[in-house]
Amino acid sequence: MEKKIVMVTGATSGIGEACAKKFAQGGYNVIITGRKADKLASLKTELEQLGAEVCVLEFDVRNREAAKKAVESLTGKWAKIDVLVNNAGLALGLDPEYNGDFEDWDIMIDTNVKGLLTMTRYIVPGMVERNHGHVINIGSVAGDAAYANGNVYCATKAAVKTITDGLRIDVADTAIRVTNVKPGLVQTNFSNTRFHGDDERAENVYKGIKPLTGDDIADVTFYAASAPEHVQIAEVLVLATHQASGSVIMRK
Ligand code: NDP
Ligand code: 8X3
Repeated sequence: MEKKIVMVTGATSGIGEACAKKFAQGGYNVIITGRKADKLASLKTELEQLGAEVCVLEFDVRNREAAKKAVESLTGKWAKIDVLVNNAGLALGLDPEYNGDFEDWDIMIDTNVKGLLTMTRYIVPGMVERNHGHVINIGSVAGDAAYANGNVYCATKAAVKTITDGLRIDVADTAIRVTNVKPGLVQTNFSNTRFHGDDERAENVYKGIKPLTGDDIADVTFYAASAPEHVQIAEVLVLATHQASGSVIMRK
């Protein structure tokens, strides 16, 4: 039987990289996308060692033309994507809304909201045509309610929730499934990016609590994709045991 195809955006780090590995281990061929050519090349080798065939697409999800070209370059089996994991995303800054940085805001909105929409717009029509597919968006607990200084990042993840719900409605007459995986604190490069490379500040985010790992989120994502075809995991909130919400975190 032909292996299924998963596309993971932002596969060069953290949750995306863990998802690529999990799906490769789980018998999928994998399309990895991202901006870092070196990392994509080394990940390709690792995934091949896990038994997957791998297709690499290097582009920035904010660049609509590049995304379109990348998707259009897929031929044969690679064009028939079974699962799209819309993972590429980031937070930049943790400041009061009235002091926020315009450029940080633009990058978050362009990546987390518009980039995710771009990929959806280019991949889902093929799924509709084939009456088959699964879109898994990586949202966040941050989308459930704003937390202090989270403002615009939280808003982008609230948008991911609404966009995911909207897509689920729009494909409800097809066999396509749509899932929002909403992680809490996951130790990846996320905080380092948020604090513009301030390692110490990033480390502090995970002090006194055992955070989730990218692998934990990859497990849940893979579970959603592996559920029987008639089962649609619409939304999953995955928190560290000592985290109760975006702003309630019990540290020791
Ligand atoms: P990482 O920083 O480790 O990974 C983010 C990935 O997204 C990287 O591969 C990064 O690529 C990629 N990316 C960012 N911007 C773009 C872009 N414009 N085009 C293409 N790729 C891009 O963080 P996480 O793995 O933690 O984050 C993955 C997703 O999970 C994000 O959507 C994030 O919001 C979400 N999330 C994270 C949580 C956490 O606590 N870590 C919790 C809840 C949700 P590059 O290396 O080139 O920057
Ligand atoms: C990432 C998790 O709580 O830092 O979305 O916003 S959080």
